[in-house]
Amino acid sequence: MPAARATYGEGVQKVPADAPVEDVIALLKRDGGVFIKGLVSEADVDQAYDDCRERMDNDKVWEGKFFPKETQRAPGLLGLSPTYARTQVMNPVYRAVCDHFLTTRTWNWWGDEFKESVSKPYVHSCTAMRIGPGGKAQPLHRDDYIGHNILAEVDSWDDERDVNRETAIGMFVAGSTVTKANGGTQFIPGSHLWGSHRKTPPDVNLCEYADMEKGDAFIMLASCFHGGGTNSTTDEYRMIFSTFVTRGYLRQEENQFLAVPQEVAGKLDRDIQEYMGYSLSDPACGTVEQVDPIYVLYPDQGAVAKYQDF
Ligand SMILES: O=C(O)CCC(=O)C(=O)O
Ligand SMILES: [Fe+2]
Repeated sequence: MPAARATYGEGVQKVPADAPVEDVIALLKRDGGVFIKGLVSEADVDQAYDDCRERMDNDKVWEGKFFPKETQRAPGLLGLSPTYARTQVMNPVYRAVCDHFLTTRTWNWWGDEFKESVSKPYVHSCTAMRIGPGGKAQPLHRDDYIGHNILAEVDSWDDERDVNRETAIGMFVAGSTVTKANGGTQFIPGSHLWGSHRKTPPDVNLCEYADMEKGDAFIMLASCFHGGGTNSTTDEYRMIFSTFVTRGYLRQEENQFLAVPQEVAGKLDRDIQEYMGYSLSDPACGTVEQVDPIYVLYPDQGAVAKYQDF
């Protein structure tokens, strides 16, 4: 292990925002989750909260068991908060982590050429979640069940074997103080290494709890068992921004093309547009009129777009 990483003790770590991204990646491979202190400024978190507050205040009650009735959500955040988009979804540390785990490379014969295709990750879902007093814990789950991920039981991470193991990476940014008492995310360290076909359900006694100040982040492999915790307070609201990114050829959890009105998407910065799905997944996923879908947002440029091999 490189020297910098040797300084980390056992257990889930809290690293500063300027920690080397290689350390964040290594800790995720070891533990399945890592906290990053002060990744987003309080001012940017407050702005993002202001941007989605009305949607959240008016959320409908969830009827099933996945969320308690006390939890209110604001989905479609890319359409609500440019500040959230820039400071969280496009956060350089989170992007580097997602690029590392979720870039897919394959080699294929194409006539007499042996060609490499590189599919880059893109946005999966963007939701704010506020657990009100009395809200009960979610069932422990893996968010990669959305992508039908089937996992073998392994002892530890192996870069070569596990290059395609993960289908998604999540980041929860605290929009309020987050504690075990007010519903901090509960998660089982190391459970990203578990197989899909274990005979027993995940044991809540193995959980650790997110404990964060506003602006801290918890980055988690989607294969890690977790869930929102119980809010046992009488007067605290636990607020987080939840962002997931997935592989470029998998279906998005939240359909960004329909969740964010096109005229709103058209006003976002181009790198955000591309990351939300207005881009090709190499070699050929996501085309419109057989060219890159970005031209839907830039019709003038589309008129001169050329058909090209993939
Ligand atoms: O609220 C949380 O802490 C986690 C939420 C979650 O895991 C989910 O909605 O899938
Ligand atoms: Fe989840």
